[in-house]
Amino acid sequence: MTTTTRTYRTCPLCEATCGIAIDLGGDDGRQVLGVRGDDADPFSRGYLCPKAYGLKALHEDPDRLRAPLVRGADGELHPASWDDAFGVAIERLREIKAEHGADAIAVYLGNPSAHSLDAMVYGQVFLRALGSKQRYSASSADQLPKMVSAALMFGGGLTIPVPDLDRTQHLLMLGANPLASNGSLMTAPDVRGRLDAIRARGGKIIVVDPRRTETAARADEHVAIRPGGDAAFLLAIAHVLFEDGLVRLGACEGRVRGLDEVRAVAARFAPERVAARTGVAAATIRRLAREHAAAPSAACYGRIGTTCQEFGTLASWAVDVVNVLTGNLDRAGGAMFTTPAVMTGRHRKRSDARFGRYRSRVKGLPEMFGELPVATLADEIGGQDSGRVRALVTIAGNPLLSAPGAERLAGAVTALEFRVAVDPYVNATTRLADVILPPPSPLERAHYDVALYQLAVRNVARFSAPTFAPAPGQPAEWEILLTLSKGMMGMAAASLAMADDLVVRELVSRELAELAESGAPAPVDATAALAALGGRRGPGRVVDALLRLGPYGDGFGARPGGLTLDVLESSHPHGVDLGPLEPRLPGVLRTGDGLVDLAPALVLDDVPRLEAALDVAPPELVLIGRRDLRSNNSWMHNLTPLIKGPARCTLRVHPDDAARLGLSDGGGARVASRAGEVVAAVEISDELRPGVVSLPHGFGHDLPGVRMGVARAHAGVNVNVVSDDEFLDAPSGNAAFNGVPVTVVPAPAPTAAA
Ligand SMILES: Nc1nc2c(c(=O)[nH]1)N[C@H]1C(S)=C(S)[C@@H](COP(=O)(O)OP(=O)(O)OC[C@H]3O[C@@H](n4cnc5c(=O)[nH]c(N)nc54)[C@H](O)[C@@H]3O)O[C@H]1N2
Ligand SMILES: Nc1nc2c(c(=O)[nH]1)N[C@H]1C(S)=C(S)[C@@H](COP(=O)(O)OP(=O)(O)OC[C@H]3O[C@@H](n4cnc5c(=O)[nH]c(N)nc54)[C@H](O)[C@@H]3O)O[C@H]1N2
Ligand code: SF4
Ligand SMILES: [Mo]
Repeated sequence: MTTTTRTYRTCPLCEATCGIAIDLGGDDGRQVLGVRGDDADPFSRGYLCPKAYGLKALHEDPDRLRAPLVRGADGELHPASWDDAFGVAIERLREIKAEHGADAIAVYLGNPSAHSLDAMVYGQVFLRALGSKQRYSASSADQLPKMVSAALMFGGGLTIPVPDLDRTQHLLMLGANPLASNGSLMTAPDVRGRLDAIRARGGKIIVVDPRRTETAARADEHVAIRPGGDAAFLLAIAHVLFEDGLVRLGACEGRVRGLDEVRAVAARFAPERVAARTGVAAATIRRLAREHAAAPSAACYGRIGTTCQEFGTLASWAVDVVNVLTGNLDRAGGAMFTTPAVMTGRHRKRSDARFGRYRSRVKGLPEMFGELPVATLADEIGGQDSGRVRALVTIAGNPLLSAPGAERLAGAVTALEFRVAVDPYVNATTRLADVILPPPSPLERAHYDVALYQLAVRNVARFSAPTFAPAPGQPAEWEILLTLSKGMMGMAAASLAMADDLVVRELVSRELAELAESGAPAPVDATAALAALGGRRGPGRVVDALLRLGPYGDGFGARPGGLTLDVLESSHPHGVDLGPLEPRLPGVLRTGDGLVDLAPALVLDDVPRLEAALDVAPPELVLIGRRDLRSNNSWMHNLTPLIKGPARCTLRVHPDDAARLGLSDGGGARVASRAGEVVAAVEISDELRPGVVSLPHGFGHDLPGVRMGVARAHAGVNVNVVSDDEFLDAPSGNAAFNGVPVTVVPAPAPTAAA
């Protein structure tokens, strides 16, 4: 007879951080029998979504790599030993660096690195060891505009206000579909329950989205905005707030600069002037502005539809301008800053908003937070001059499906001299790699949401120990990254333990130095801290250090009874609730003068571009994206429980557009932009605003060499062949996946289903 044991951990698959209970059994006790919600998790309270079941499928997926692959003389990828794989990767990367300099090697960090404690901490170590300016990440295909606007207004990189969902009486949500995405830049497990609760307590939800999404259908009101209209729409709301004398700064009273500039900008965006471009009637904008101001508490929140678009930085800024002008920034029920238990740079005083310290070689795009926009990666690889990129390291990324101008990028990556991937799959991107180093399964590693708790609607902390030990010989992901790092530094012979001690010492020293700079007495020195941290290695020790130096920590003895990782693990196996969001002004600000900067130059300089757009007729047909509850960008399509069901990679078209364009439901359509074209299956749906078509991203798995059997059978097409790598949010360089001008004509239905 086999016994069942139940273990608990956090689901690492999206931003919601749900607690899950996993039943293990089988002869060796290593089989996953079931996955359910952890009722004792104080934050998710038993909730989980269908993707959590994907964890079992992911753990067991035969296509998930269990050994490194190295490209052989025959041009094919073959299994290799870890020593050989590391050897090849480090030798070639060092040769290229020695011959052409560090900037000849580009690194791209993908989205799961924000969910992997190992990659989060040791990815940065690798970047420093490499020393290349050619750094890219999924951020510039995602939230970068929000990071830019928030850093300029508040000073910190992830100092982004989150909607206080559990207390708000009024939620104005733009370009987000949390019923499919489970929430983003807003960590909130069971977001549907939390949204329903707003309405149940008499509050109101307004969803601004060109598509009547699952979330919009459940809200009080849906405003079908024209793609790219959000900045103008929000500035028109600000216009009405000023015009009607409704501006109340609340907690921001006396703590802002630039109010006059905002007033002057808003004056140019009368609702009547923006109505055509936004597709929202002036009377509606005026009413929404007044309702927002009148609500006892209100939060304005924007996501992908506001960042991955032509005016992403302006829209992201305008979201928080509305929060400030209505007195809702930093108040319960408004938009609030979190107080996370673990955070680097918590005591830092200087602003993170330093941009444009260098520029991309070909298009001259400014660096943002030490990264270049992924939309220009193909440019940087191309050409024959000596400054070009010759090698690419991808860590938890699939840019060939996730970045714009995908066909050009595929050509560029193919032409590189050398490619390394740290990734569990042979997918669209990694099929081109020369070396693939697979991390262990998510169940074989520790987990702590360093990034996502910084954006959580309650302050919480939960640590997960590995459910299983990795298979013999399988290094942890942090060990993979640290091995590469010391190899690049010419320290291949040094032990991992020694290298890790250096990493932790450096991190702790920096935190202690910033603490001292802030005027607070440092509780210990780095040597004493290292000794107190004990025998842990890897990211667990890093979490312990930051936890102890954090707001709830034991301060290495300075605050007895405070949190340590031991306490978190032993006393709070289901996580600990650290309370609702607390007011953080002015301490949270790092803008230099202690004020919120309402009118950063980088943002306001883009206003003329927005005004110019008001005066031209919008394109006849534009493309936007779409997410499905059971998807996760490009990489979970190989899991049968998640991909089964009706084809998902369809071009949704409004019936009026379908009639005009001669498209039929189930037929095909050729979707073309300046960048490229694909043929997709048509699904007619009146959810869409006429003039807007929608196709999800993350598909197109039928490329030569992809070793994902299930995903191949549901290949779909890669929308990012059509997404234009020159259609960007100007200030940040972020990809504008939404609002891409396209033409659509009937075509034979595609054979590759999805
Ligand atoms: N199931 C699932 N969950 C996920 C993911 C996934 O792929 N699948 N991905 C994860 C990731 S990486 C992220 S970043 C988050 C994203 O989280 P969300 O932003 O909540 O997810 P989306 O579904 O992309 O929602 C964007 C919405 O913007 C709308 N939109 C498009 N253009 C515009 C516009 O110009 N203005 C306005 N107002 N709206 C517009 C779209 O119709 C869409 O409904 O989701 C995360 N969660
Ligand atoms: N058209 C369009 N394009 C988009 C978007 C859109 O809305 N529309 N959304 C954008 C957004 S928000 C994002 S975040 C990006 C995502 O862009 P990417 O991060 O480039 O793409 P993912 O599909 O998330 O691919 C993740 C990769 O990480 C691997 N992986 C999974 N888990 C792990 C792990 O634990 N360790 C390691 N080392 N690897 C792992 C997977 O196998 C896969 O190769 O896509 C962007 N692209
Ligand atoms: S909502 Fe996200 S964190 Fe929660 S179970 Fe689903 S995928 Fe996992
Ligand atoms: Mo994302």
